[in-house]
Amino acid sequence: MSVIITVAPTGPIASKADNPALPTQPAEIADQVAAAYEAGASVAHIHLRDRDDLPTADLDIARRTVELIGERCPILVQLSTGVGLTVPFEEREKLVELRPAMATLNPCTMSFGAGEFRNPPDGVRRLAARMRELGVKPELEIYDTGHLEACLRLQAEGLLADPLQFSIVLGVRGGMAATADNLLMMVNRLPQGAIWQVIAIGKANLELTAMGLALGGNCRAGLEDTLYLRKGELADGNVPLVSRARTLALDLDLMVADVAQARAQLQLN
Ligand code: KMH
Ligand code: ZN
Repeated sequence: MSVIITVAPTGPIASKADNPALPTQPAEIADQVAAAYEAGASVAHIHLRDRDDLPTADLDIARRTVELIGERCPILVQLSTGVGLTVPFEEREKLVELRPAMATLNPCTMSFGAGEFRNPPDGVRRLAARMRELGVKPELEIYDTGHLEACLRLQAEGLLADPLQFSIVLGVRGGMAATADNLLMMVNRLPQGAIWQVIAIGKANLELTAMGLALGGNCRAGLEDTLYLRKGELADGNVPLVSRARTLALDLDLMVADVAQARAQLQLN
């Protein structure tokens, strides 16, 4: 298996004031995703922003962004249905109607920093079922052990197809802390055959990304997860973060997947 590198260029929280290189508008996002593709990413995890750079689930903005990405490179698009804390679940879930190759599925409501991240059980079940119908591969974002159990219940209900694909999210206030112990504990709890990556938010991003690779996981890199290349140095866009992830993988004597390999490994349609 080769390492699938996902670029997460924008996220729902940071602004250009935090890092001027943060891409927020469709063409900016598409340009940085294309550059990240050239640097080794085979999946792009996409959050959308409106004209005021606020998180949005607007389908026209989503369509436009996906179209611009597709004009530039063949990267697999993974739309975030997490979107942002201020966007109603009922708007977020509509994004899968665009039939992206992949989309995130957040199984549980939780505190998320100073806000609430609402994922009602009936809505999550409805979204999982709709993704199954549409052939959109869910990327399961788990922030705690209970989230993993919720995903396994969805699988038992026949709402999730194998192989399950997890992101172990560490470092969100409201979820597990970004520690090596928590990462190892979660990896050891994953079901046989699961595909996974670690998403470590903030200053532990580099070490836990490296640990995830060493443990056989895929990896994610981008400004959604850390605005800094190193302590005190803002990353000049997403490419330096993706390039470093690729170098980490190669230095661990791992192969980096291209889009065709990623599609096959994830068993996408
Ligand atoms: N939108 C954030 C609240 C996702 O992409 O699905 C969490 C998030 C997860 O970014
Ligand atoms: Zn996200």
